[in-house]
Amino acid sequence: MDLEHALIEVVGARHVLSDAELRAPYERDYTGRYRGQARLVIRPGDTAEVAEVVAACAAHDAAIVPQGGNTGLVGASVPRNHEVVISLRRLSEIGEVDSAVGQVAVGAGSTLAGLQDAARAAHLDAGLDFGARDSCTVGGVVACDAGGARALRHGTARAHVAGLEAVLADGSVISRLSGLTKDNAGYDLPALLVGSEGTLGIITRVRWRLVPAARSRVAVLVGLATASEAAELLATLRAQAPSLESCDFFLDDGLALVLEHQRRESPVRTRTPVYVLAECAAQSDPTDELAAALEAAGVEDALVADDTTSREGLWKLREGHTDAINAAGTPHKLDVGIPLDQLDRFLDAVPDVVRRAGGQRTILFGHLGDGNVHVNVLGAAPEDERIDDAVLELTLDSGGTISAEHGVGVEKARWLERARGTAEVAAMRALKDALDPDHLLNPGAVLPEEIRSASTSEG
Ligand code: FAD
Ligand code: 2HG
Ligand code: ZN
Repeated sequence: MDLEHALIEVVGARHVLSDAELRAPYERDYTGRYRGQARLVIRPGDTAEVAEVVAACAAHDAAIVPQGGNTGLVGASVPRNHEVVISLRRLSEIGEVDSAVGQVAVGAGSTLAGLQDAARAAHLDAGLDFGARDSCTVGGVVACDAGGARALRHGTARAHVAGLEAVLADGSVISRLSGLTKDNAGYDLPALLVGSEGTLGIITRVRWRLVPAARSRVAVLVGLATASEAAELLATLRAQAPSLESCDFFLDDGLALVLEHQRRESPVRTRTPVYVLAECAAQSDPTDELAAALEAAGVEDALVADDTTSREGLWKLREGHTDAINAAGTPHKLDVGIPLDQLDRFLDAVPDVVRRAGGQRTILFGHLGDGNVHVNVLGAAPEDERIDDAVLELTLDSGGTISAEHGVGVEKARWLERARGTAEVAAMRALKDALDPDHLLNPGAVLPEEIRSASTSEG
């Protein structure tokens, strides 16, 4: 039996998409920089079906790209070479919150917003949040070890994984969903799958560790002259506002682009080169604590938002960067981490470095508290890698990391050895070879490899 018919037997004809129009949304990434053609798109409905689909693909030597919400920004969620796309979105069930241990088991296909709603209904919180919340899936979030603004306080996705269930490359299922706080029997395979970007297994269910819900929130937008002033403000907020949950930044040209895209008047009266958006969250009103910290930092003028609408209004300026940039062109996105004492120098140097590499416009923003800079470049062809190389070179020179929270994907795979060193990459390759000896799972993502010659004879 050919692959397509074998897969129809597993998931039903409705969930095997071979028609080009139906496949299209699964074949192009969020930015438009990465696209390819899938051999088939398969939509299994539960873990058992995922296991059977993977086993059938293995039997036909068909490479696989696992996909959640397809909001990934490093090119690894879409096919490159006629792979089978396995969409996990139908695995969207959300279990009952276990309030005693503060955990909930969720299907890999449930959205981050769905997880957040379930947590809030139980007076708890997911502890993770970012702009793609309505589309990205918990499986994708864990596969990328996503971060977002609240990682400053609650850590990245890794900190929330109390266990998971996954299908390995041979179709076998591993399941650690008990949620036991103490369970160190054997190697921590779930930890290995966090951040593996679909290259070591397909996550089907996650036991998510929740955090207490804050009863009160207040956000503040502060305009500053330089990035070093921003880093100084961060240091004071950290020391004097224990309720600090996030501390992001953006620059004035990014603000202008967002305002234009959102057709919105600037809420900021005095425009400055740098803006810090910080949010405090606590059980009781953190306004006084934040005000005292701002005073200690010498901040005289700040935009304070202490109700949901105005807070969301400020965050729209920061989170709106991705869509405003997308509307202006097809960006090159480099998500890097920079030591805070190098941040000023890095932000100053990037635009020139980009210009010399052929890029026209650089927009910089990110999560200040984590030294996480999102370098977005417009005006270069999608396949032109000189810009990526120049920015990543500068990043390593600055003592930073080539991937802070989006993952390595296919975008940065050829840089992994420079960033991690030969020994570490050899150990990663040994793990890959052990768990996926035929390199069927997301080949070319994270670890660079020869493009497989795709079998087009069937399916
Ligand atoms: P996909 O895009 O579908 O896949 C991403 C990767 O995970 C691929 O390699 C894919 O193969 C793999 N994968 C997906 N599901 C599974 C699974 N079940 N098992 C194994 N592998 C799987 N990221 C941040 O970290 N912080 C942010 O602040 C942030 N903000 C964003 C804002 C916007 C507007 C957008 C578009 C993206 C943003 N991202 C951010 C990036 C992205 O949303 C995250 O990386 C997210 O975790 C991807 O989830 P997804 O379900 O869309 O995964
Ligand atoms: C964010 O922080 C996301 O908004 C997306 O990580 C960053 O678009 C980007 O480059
Ligand atoms: Zn981010």
